[in-house]
Amino acid sequence: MWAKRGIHYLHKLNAANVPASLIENGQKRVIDASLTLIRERAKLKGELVRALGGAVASTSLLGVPLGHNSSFLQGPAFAPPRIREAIWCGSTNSTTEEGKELNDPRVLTDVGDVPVQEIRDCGVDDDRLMNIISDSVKLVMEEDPLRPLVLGGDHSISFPVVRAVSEKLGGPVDVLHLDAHPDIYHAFEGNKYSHASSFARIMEGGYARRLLQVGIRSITSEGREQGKKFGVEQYEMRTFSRDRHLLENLKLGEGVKGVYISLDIDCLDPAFAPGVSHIEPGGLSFRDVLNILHNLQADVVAADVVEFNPQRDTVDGMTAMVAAKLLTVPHLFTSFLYFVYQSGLGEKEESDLLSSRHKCDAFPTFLALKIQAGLLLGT
Ligand SMILES: [Mn+2]
Repeated sequence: MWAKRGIHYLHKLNAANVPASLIENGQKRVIDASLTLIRERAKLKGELVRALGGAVASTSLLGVPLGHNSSFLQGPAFAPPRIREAIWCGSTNSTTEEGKELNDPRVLTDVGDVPVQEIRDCGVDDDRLMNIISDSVKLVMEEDPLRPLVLGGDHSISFPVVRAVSEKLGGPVDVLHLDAHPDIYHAFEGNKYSHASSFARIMEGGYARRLLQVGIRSITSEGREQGKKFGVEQYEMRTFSRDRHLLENLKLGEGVKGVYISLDIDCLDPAFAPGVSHIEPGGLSFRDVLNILHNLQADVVAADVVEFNPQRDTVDGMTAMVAAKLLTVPHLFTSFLYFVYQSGLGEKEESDLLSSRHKCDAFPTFLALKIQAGLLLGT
């Protein structure tokens, strides 16, 4: 039903007697302006990081406030500003558990939101909207060393994001997907872009070599069949205590272009994160998720955090803080700064290392060996 919303907007414009040629031209101009917005912001943030000495990899937030492909509630469209607010909330400090400083722009920047509402207001359908999301992700990746950390939004956005990452890097990635649901229906309620179908699109497109799904506890027979068909490694909560050791010692991405992490907030037990559209008891604890992410050995090239629904959150925004901490406590991306912090080098050595980054081609490889990459943020 919600999938038809793009068409609904178009009907409204038709009913208002806006001529078709005007709509078409207007759509093109709004899309161009939207991409310009992302391109220029990414350029600005890329320049900033490079001007400060650079990093091998640096996290850049990109909001995709899209909620209409949800099968139940549309609140995730309102999540990105709530998550940003929680990241910078004065009730906590900006140093991560592992000692990274989020105030350092080489660790974390933000390129703002894809203007989803404006694009849909002029009647753009989901085929084109998904392309615009992919193009936006590529524009961020264009600006070395920025790596996109996408704030959803419902889970439908993972398809255009993973597609963009794979196309930009020139091959498939390994995907670590934490979720209560496998989101792998061929289509849900007739919507091929449903938030319950994103991983069917990703696997069909050949954008992922391995897909590991962790936290699963709401799965139908179609979910299992589709999983088998695409060779998905599904780890269900009912066997989590048995799988824990394996999941807390993952090494992914060897022989492919890198690792993508897709984090649905409902992978967590609702006791930890009540602000989601689909409450599924029996999930992971916050610390379970951190243990998986902290111990992951991988070159994380991009990630998303999706399905936080502020309209279901507690009045004090507990789930927003959980989402923010998931983004920032673990470091998503292996980066130069990670090495610097871990090695305990002084300021001078740090700056020497930063300025020599272009001189040492082998460094990223060295770094990859040296680092147990963590997750999310910066570095
Ligand atoms: Mn889910």
